[in-house]
Amino acid sequence: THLHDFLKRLPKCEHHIHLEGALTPPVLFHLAKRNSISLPSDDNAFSSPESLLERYGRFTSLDDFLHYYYIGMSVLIHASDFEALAWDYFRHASADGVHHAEVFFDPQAHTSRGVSYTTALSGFQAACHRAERELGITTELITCFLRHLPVPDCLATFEDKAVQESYVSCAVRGIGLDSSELDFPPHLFKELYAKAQKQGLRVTSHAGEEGPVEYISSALSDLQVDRIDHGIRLADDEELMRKVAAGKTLLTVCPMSNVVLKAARSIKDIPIRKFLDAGVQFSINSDDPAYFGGYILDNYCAIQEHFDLSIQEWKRIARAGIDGSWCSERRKKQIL
Ligand code: ES4
Ligand code: ZN
Repeated sequence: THLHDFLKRLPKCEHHIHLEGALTPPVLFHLAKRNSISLPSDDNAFSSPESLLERYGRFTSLDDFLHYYYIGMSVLIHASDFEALAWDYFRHASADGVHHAEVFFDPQAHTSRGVSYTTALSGFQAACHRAERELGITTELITCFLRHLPVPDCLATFEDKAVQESYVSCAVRGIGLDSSELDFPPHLFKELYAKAQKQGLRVTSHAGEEGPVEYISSALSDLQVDRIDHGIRLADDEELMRKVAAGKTLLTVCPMSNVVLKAARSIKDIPIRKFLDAGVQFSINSDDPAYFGGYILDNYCAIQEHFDLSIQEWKRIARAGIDGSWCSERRKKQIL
């Protein structure tokens, strides 16, 4: 698109990227071999990196994707695997013009298969430090809780000694809620979120991706979230949309993800114009770049292609992303 170079140079913040979702098929196969992890032999998709990538192009839903996502991350064993994964993401992000990245990871998806929280965290932290040093990107880590697991599991993970230590030391800045949405409404996690907030953690939640707009209002009122991840269903309720705009709650929209997972029929069905008209603050993000066919700049370009936004509008979007970030005020002024 004609604004490609402008969009690349525009100082961007990314707020919605699952580090495990940066695992590309070639790296997945490489680590499976090195760590002696067997991939499902009854699924032809795992016969080669090429056939796996082809299967990614035919996801039918969030759950269809999550099936592959959880198998994929089973190849991550050593801290160095987690570090390499995150570093690969930060290199792409830097090339795309990202100045600040707030990145998710899924502790329960690793501890449940015998890989310790400390292993995953130390690898991710090493990559974050390297990104700050070598790329000038500032970073924040966010632990996501898997909503398809029993609530007591999530609470126990939150209270785990190593997890608590990472909050107290500010190695991890906040919590999120991800995985299957439809059968797992936000209110189930009220206690977890109240505890997190009491400890001074930042809080966000996936809501209104596959789930209805009521999940967005519940995340806001029951969980008191600072941000909403996805939130595209917000356009279904004009009154709530006005409330979210007035409260300056940031939506972390992921256009390519929504199309690949069939949460939206096409990019043009994502309510970008409605959000801009209503003054809803949103950022544009890649979600799981290795699975959805693009990093952050591809997502910016996809929006530009379908909505033909003005330079002014793009500056407003970049500004909203900076305002809604969890970095210091001093860093916010640097980014702009
Ligand atoms: C996710 Cl796109 C999406 N939605 C919910 N949970 C997730 N975990 C990783 N990607
Ligand atoms: Zn997500």
